[in-house]
Amino acid sequence: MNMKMSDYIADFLAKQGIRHVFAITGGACIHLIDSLSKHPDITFICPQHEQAGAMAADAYSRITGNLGVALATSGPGATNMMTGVCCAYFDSVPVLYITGQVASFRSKGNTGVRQVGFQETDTVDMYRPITKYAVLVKDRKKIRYELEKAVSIAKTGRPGPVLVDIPDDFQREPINTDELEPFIPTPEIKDLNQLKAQIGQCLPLLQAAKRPVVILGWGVRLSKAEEEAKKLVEKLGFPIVPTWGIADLFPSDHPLLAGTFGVHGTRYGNYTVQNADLVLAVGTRLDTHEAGSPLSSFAREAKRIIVDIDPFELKKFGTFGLTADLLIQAEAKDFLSLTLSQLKSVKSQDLSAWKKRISGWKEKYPICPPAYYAEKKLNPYVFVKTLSKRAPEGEIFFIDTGCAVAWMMQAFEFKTGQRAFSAFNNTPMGYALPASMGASLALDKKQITCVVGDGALQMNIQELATLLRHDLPIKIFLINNHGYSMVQQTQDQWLNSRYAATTVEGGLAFPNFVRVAEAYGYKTLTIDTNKEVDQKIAEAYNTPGPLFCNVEIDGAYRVVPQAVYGRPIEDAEPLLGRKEFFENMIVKPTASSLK
Ligand SMILES: Cc1ncc(C[n+]2csc(CCOP(=O)(O)OP(=O)(O)O)c2C)c(N)n1
Repeated sequence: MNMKMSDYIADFLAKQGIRHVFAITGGACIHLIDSLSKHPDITFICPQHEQAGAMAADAYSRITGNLGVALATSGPGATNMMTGVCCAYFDSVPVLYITGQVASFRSKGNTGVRQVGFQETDTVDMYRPITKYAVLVKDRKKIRYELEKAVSIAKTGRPGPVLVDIPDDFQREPINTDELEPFIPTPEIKDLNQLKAQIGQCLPLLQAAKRPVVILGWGVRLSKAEEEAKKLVEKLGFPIVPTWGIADLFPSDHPLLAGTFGVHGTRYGNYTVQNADLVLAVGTRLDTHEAGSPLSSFAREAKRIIVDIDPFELKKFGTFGLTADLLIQAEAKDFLSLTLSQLKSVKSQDLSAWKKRISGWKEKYPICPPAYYAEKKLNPYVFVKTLSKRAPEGEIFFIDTGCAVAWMMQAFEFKTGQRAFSAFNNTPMGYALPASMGASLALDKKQITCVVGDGALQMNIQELATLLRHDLPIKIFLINNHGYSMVQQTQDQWLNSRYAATTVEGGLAFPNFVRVAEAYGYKTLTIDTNKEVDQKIAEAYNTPGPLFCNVEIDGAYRVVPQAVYGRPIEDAEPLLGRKEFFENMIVKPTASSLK
């Protein structure tokens, strides 16, 4: 059958289950957008910046577990998209990015010049390090092959984004679909025997542990192994410390949940993981934000079993000074389900003393102590606790970087079915607003809560218009602390609180956000004090449709506790008196904690 190539591509996307494509037009992609506009099963959404489109497509994929798609023109369109593509790459999210390229007969090729075609840029070369696969289609007949190959690569193994760059002249011409070569993936043959043997080695370690902890990571979600993970920890009865990527898996009152850990973790989560005698880490690469510094201080007296799909992640531990007793290369689902089936005969130790110790830490070091509620100003931890109380069942949160994500991850109390997302590993300012848009569209205009700092909002504020254009019921909570508090905290620690480039006095500029939001057409609310926070959050959720809520937070509030570089995660600031700290430690403190 003869068909215009751009129509073929729109059809291909629809067959992948894609209902929305985030697209900004330009000379090198107008045919693609025109074809999308004619397709009955696809709506194209126009963000105001390609970066935002890339982030919306990333969130579309996170929410559906399927693919997201964003489209941009060559040159500036393609380069603008890159920060969003990095989010998908570092968080292993399968997204298909499509860029238009100058016509093949205007390509500079090997001439050595910078450009021939208008807005010509080496998109593929730039995207190679931030995608699993990036290709320029050089032969019309290869379009089917390249699209199918790209999608297959995006979704298999450790997922991630892919890029297909398509010259303008190809898009606009007819192709004979009968002549198109398909991509036939090599069937994956899993040899589970080695995994079974490794699980066999793992079981006696689980059985012998007196102070075990299970770390679950985003890889559990990526391999759709949530149920297996829950069953396994409940069967073992081991305390759990989730990474931020999966902090929403268990309701906060789950008896085995010890709390989030890491540089911005909770004291109790950090005491738990650091004092453990066995760590079973599944689907997490244990990045430095989680494990702290130096890496060798992490869970240092524990037997460590680390399970990851990516062999390079496992190899890196040796390079950076963390030894493991068992490194298991496996998909989380395979590991968890096989362990469950082999676990029948394992009897755990009596863990009551260990669990009592953890409950003691939780009671002694609440993240939001009563004194915070007595403050006149709005304390950010009181805000987060109240948000937990008022947010509806099944609510989905998109959280931006800065203090917003740390405060939410330390203090939010998840109910069953609520979900929280952030671009945890790329952490660009500006992710949450466009991502909320992508998620809401993927879920047929479901309500989403967006929690974003004032600095972060400025980076994609233009998307306020897109959200309203599509009438997406997104509740935006702007954590308005009039500066970059997270970086100020680092300046407190290392630069005597010299706030260069992090306060208005230090060079920043902020608008009156309420007036800006009103100019876009939003209903607005402002929360100023602890006293009114409960009623105002309730009002925000009771107001139908999109809403912009300005949450006034004094710029002096910090993330508490927080481990400073050079100290292990259990010894976070504000430092406890040494006597109290030593009493909390079962394993030997490191030399840096002696003073
Ligand atoms: C695009 C980008 N630029 C710079 C940074 C470095 N950075 C991390 S947090 C932060 C400040 C964020 O400010 P804001 O959103 O107001 O949140 P706050 O920390 O004040 O709560 C900066 C500049 C970043 N993460 N992303």
